Amino acid sequence: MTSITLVQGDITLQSVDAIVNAANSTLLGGGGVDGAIHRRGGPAILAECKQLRAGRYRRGLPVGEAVATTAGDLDARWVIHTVGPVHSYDEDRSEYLISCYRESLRVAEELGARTIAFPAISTGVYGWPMDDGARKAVDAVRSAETSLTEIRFVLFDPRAYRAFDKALNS
Ligand code: AR6
Repeated sequence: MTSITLVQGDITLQSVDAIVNAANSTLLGGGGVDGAIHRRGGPAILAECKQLRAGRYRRGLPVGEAVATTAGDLDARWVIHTVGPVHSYDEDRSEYLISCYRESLRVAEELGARTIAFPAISTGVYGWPMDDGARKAVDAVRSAETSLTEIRFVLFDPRAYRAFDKALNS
């Protein structure tokens, strides 16, 4: 039985097996969740990201895919980096957003994680409208087949929390 839970707060302070990072294709850090994870997690995360860039992800991590590294100093075993789509009103990129959640769950499961924390992927710098981002996130994890025991969404502010609460309870 998988429980889907909501927390308002900072994802870098969560104690879970895997923390998902809303990264970009370079895997070399940025602002928002990405910046916070690298700041609090320390240099070990970036060092492993650089190795990935030198190897399998020479061209960068494609949008909608996910890859794990150490969690460094965070209270987790892994950080799973995924690249959300930039929102566009000209093109429906929902499949990529859904894929971020699904692929992160798949990677987590492969690693043997039991608990995972997600931020609201793409709803910051990448401009995805919060209500729709929340619905897509909840639908993606609800319909995924997984043996994880807890899937936690960690929402930074009350508005994001309300959007996810509505999506989960409607
Ligand atoms: N804990 C939980 N949620 C957070 C935190 C935090 N510490 N910080 C921000 N949020 P964003 P994106 C929320 O911009 O839209 C980076 O530069 C935030 O309020 O982090 O996928 C990357 O390197 C928002 O609701 O990710 C990429 O270039 C949500 O997390 C780009 O931003 C996602 O915001 C990715 O953009």
